[in-house]
Amino acid sequence: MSKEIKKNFGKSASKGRAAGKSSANKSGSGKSGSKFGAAKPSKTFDKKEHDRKIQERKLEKKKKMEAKEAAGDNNKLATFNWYPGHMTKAKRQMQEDIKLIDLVIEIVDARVPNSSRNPDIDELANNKARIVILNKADLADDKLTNAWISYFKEKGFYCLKMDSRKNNGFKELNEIILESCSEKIEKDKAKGIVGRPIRAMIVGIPNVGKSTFINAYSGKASAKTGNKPGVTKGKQWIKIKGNIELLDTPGILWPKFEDQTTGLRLAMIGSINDNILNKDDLALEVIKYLNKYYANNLKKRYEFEDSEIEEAKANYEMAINEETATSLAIMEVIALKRGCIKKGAQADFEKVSNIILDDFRSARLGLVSLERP
Ligand SMILES: Nc1nc2c(ncn2[C@@H]2O[C@H](COP(=O)(O)OP(=O)(O)OP(=O)(O)O)[C@@H](O)[C@H]2O)c(=O)[nH]1
Ligand SMILES: [Mg+2]
Repeated sequence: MSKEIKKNFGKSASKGRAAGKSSANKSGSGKSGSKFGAAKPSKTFDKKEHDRKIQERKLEKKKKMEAKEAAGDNNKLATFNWYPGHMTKAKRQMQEDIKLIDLVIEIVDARVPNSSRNPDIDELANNKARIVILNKADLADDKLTNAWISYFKEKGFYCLKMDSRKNNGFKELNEIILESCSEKIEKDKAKGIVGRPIRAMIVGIPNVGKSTFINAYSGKASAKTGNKPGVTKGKQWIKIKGNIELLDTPGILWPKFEDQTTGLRLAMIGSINDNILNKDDLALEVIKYLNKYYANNLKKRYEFEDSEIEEAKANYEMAINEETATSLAIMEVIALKRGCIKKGAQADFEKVSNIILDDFRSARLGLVSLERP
């Protein structure tokens, strides 16, 4: 956690406000007043110049803190590592598997359709029919999910949204599969080949719901076609209605950390365990985002008023910017409302962070998407 946040985290409302008051008293006390008032003002003392210097020093301090923060974040990214060994192996396996199939079904998380994609798949799946499934659509903002569907369609993909834990959407998927492979079906026909199954492979980054999808789509009654020596050595195929076969092991791709936000968003939805940021920082990011795009969701869930936030904000004057100060104040107010209080009547930011992340990830803070096309 950044120093700036740490400094402010855990400061209780009452304590913080009291501290603010006492320091204000000091500078404006009778003692200091008499000092400047009674003594003859020094000829060289220039109040304007004095204030300007203080302001300059404050700015310098703020800049240093920001630079330190940025450096800290870069370090965090540098140490974030997706086990390159596994990655290379999985990619090689996928290159082999892709030769056996007609169609790649790519599963992404509807809340982060961009960050949960790996652009390498475009190269790997070159010349294959492509479908993108926006999974976990039950947790995402439907308006944005629909915008993403248009976006992917414009890019030439077939695309649909889904909640893999429910058995709906599969009829539409079957229709899309047939449509996406119509060229292959026509080619087969021309060659006199009838009834050759369409073979598909599921790919996606960890935790997007590949296994859930395969289980739901294949259903309990699905029959594995077993090994087919000579053709698909060691591969298991799952039969789906409509002459479709799925490779039973999905291809696991790794998220691409081209910038810091990718990791941050995946961490926010709980898709990566690695500590890209600690929970307090993650919860702070969630609050920042919600307060910007879904402020009413926050208010509705935690039942607070703007005035309460304004009041608590006095404790976070040292925050790096206004947005951070507001978000820290919101966290404090939620903490106090939820009884997340430490010794000395301090807000327990660690505890409240867990509540906020849990609420966010399970959609108790509403249907929220973190990315817009
Ligand atoms: N709300 C919701 N949860 C889902 C959906 N699909 C999967 N999940 C949940 O997401 C979590 C991950 O699902 P998995 O199917 O294990 O994901 P995976 O892609 O196979 O993950 P790895 O095997 O780790 O690569 C589980 O807790 C699922 O219950 C969905 O459409 N909606
Ligand atoms: Mg799985």
